[in-house]
Amino acid sequence: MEKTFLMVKPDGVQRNLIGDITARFERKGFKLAGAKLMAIPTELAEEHYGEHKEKPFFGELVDFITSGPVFAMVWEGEDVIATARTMMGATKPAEAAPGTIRGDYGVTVGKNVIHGSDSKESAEREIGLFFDEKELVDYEKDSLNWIY
Ligand code: DAT
Ligand code: MG
Repeated sequence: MEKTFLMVKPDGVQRNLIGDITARFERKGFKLAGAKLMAIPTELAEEHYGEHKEKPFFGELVDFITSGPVFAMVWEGEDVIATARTMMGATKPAEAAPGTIRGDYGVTVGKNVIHGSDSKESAEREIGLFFDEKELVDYEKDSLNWIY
């Protein structure tokens, strides 16, 4: 089954949104494969956001993501990468639809509450950056028979 990397950013943790965000993916029918509260070291932040290294906002982005703890997660399910992106909402706050996470909670492009992998390649890369193989749990969930 496909896996994606999702992370409640420091603003989401400070605004007590871990529960709400996690609940949305649980209710949808996705399966949690791993999760942890962690502080991101600067080197990991720079690596994670490597694709944005040349952008003018890169320094600000790294400062923000290392400014407080994040809640890192791996979720599993059919088409979970694209579906999670839809549930997150667009990057630009004005384009994030109501009902999506960013649409419900984000006002600025920077403090937008959640990160989610945008492709199979980035999901694999980001899961590898944030989680050891042994931190991911493979288990059965009976409720999945009522989802698939
Ligand atoms: P996403 O998080 O939707 O995948 P992205 O990968 O383009 O968006 O950018 C990563 C993060 O960088 C994004 O969540 C917020 C920040 N960011 C993006 N564009 C920005 C901009 N024009 N100014 C400031 N921050 C920006
Ligand atoms: Mg991105």
